[in-house]
Amino acid sequence: MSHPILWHIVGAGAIGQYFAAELSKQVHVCLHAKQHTINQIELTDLNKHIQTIDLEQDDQNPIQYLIICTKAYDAVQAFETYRSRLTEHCQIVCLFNGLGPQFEIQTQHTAPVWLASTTVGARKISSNHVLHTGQGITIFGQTTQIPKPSNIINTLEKMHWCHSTNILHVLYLKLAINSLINPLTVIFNCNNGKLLNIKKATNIMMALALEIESICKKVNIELSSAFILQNTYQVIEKTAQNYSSMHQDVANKRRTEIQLINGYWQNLGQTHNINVEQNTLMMDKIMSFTVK
Ligand code: KPL
Repeated sequence: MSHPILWHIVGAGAIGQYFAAELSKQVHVCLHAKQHTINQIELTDLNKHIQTIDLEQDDQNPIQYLIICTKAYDAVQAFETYRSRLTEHCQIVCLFNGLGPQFEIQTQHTAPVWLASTTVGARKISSNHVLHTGQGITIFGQTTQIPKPSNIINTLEKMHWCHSTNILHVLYLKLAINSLINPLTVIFNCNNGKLLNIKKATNIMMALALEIESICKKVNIELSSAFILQNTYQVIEKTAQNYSSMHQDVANKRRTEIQLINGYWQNLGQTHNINVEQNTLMMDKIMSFTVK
């Protein structure tokens, strides 16, 4: 008897819940919160329709498909928690903000790991209810050239994820966008859209983009400040009503991902003797009023 395909998602935050709902249109999904699995979620879509989605419970069988949607600083720990259940060829998708933990999981897993990035806007309004707040794009890919199993590509593409052959560039651009938007929404206590009306915020965005460009030049990442700003403004417009994940973290007194966002550029810049005062300023400001 063949078993139905079961995907596991670890991390039941806004993005984890949103994609659990999307993915369950095609396959069975088991959604893991920190201490338990969630058996039902509700999704309020962009038209304000509420859908109720039933999820699977599976705490023991081998895992063939795993999406890690935790906070960036919890991702390696999440991987380690499920490691003993992962099949040798388990397809892991890393879908979280920030950069760094993806590479650690890549080196530890026995099969190539998928890297992904999303600009979908979602807000968790209770432990099992998520609000879809903004259309976005989700891009996925691998850093290896080996042939990829087409079933996973098909499943992700049916959820409107786009396959990229240069996922690292996508991740660096997303990191730059998050570095410009997220801390500033906290500093100016506003949603993404309001940033464009605050002169001081747009000036800081420009300075950050220039600083990131000079770091990228040094390490051969092709990202100009103009490209970063253009893409950041596009994301801001598309997610104007959305409160950034960092704003939500601070509002809910949670630890932020600042160390894996602006902190990534700070480390990279310092390693190459580049001035990183703008990213350092963002780090200091956010760390001063959040849990470390
Ligand atoms: O990724 C995001 C986040 O909030 O972390 C953006 C794209 C900025 C949407 O709010």
